[in-house]
Amino acid sequence: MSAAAPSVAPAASGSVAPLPAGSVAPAAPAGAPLRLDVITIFPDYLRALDLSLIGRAAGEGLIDLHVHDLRDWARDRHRTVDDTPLGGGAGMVMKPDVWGEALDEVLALPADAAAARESAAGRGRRVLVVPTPAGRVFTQRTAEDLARADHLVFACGRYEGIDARVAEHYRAAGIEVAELSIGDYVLSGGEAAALVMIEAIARLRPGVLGNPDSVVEESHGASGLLEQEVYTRPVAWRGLDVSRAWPALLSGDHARVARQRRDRAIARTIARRPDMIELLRPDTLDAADRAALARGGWAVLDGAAGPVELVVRPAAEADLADLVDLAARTFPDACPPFLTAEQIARHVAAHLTPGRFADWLADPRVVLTVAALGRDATTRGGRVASGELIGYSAVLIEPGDGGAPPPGLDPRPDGVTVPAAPDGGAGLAAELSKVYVDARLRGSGTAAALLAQAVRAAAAAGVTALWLGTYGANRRAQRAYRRAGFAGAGSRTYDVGGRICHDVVMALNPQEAAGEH
Ligand code: JEK
Repeated sequence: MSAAAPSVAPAASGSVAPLPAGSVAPAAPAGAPLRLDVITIFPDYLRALDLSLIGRAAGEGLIDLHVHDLRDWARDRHRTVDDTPLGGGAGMVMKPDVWGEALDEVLALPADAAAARESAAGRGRRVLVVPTPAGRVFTQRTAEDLARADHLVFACGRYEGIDARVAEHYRAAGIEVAELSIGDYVLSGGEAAALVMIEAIARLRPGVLGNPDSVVEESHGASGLLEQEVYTRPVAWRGLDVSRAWPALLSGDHARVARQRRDRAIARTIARRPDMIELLRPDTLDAADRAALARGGWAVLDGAAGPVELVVRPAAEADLADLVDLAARTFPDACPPFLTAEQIARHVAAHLTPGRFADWLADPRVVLTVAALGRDATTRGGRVASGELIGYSAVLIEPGDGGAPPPGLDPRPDGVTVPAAPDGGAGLAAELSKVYVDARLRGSGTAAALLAQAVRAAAAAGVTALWLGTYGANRRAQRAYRRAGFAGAGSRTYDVGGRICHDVVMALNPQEAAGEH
């Protein structure tokens, strides 16, 4: 790098020697090098660019880097580059005249704005980048955009920054000026920001990264999720065993590995960057993605712009009327098709009454959970207001002491066995009596979120056998239960409004399910 060179066409474009023969060759055909100029009062700060990736890229002619000392353009004996702020205030401001001389030369522009505009035309894309805490935030999208330019000039300020007329002047002269910030924190100057931006931009240029796959994989990451955790050998280290926590990773089954990685990426993004979850596009999310989002409390609504956060919480006294209404609305959707409207109505009137829900709310052996949206949303089925009940679940726990069961608890089917508690004590059985979701939210993951919460609540209540009966022909429901960890446990018959229905019975041990990620 040609530090302290006011001239802009020095031959020395890199102080790093080319790599010895046998090192990684550029994988993609490289075009013209990316020309980078950096103007700073601390040229040595940019020495870091000689190292690693950028240094090698310069050595290979992929990047043509020039670092200049701003003071070389100062006119006075003290090489002054700053002055006190107009209007008073703390600190110093960088002088526009010194910056003007420097940038004219580096950009090779006449001082007159009109003449400058003329000379700038037709020269490939050139961008004047000004790092500033007041800039637009530099993102991967910005890096991708700037990596397509031919020439980038970085103007690194210090003190309180550069006189605002500098950016204004070059913009008026037809130069593309990008005032950018690398994030919401305050640095002491633009150098560190320029280093960050240059590293992010340079690695996107063809041939700079040895392995172009890494860039390709990132463009998937650009679909909006954080990357999943990565592991290497040893498989077990300090008691942390990857094969136990992530059996798929060592299975050799690439589809399973990819699925588990994506599930992890979704879980991680939910935990760390919920702002990114909101920006996911529904058409990029498959059923397994939706299930992973739902487990983390995010619904993907049919017709909505992006996922919506769910509020899944214990039902309260104040929900009673809404719950009864929701129960009556949702029950018919899950009934076998041969039931008449009258049979269904009879069942609703007999079992889904305000009295029944009031009893459940008051009964500690009943875990009643409701779901609502965290914000208003539009779905294909209509508008759903935040807070409006959109689904509920009920877990009815068998009394361990043989006392009277909670109302509505069905007899436990023969196929359901009750394992002992983890501490060796007596197990506890419970029926997952209901999981119902408003028709407008069908397929959104709300049912999966309610299911996940029901399993967590059952685990907390000490349940070791959570079972359910579901209409045998409803494969979709069974698939959802299986995804939540339930397995087949026989069959039962069940009476709806006087008609006998055949149900599949499924069960899981919430104590085991709770231990999983
Ligand atoms: C370039 C000088 C230092 C420090 C004034 C700003 C609100 C007023 C200038 N992400 C980033 N953070 N900081 C920079 C950055 C900082 C710079 C310069 C970039 C040139 N400085 C400085 C304070 C202030 N305050 C915050 C209150 C101005 C940056 C980037 N990119």
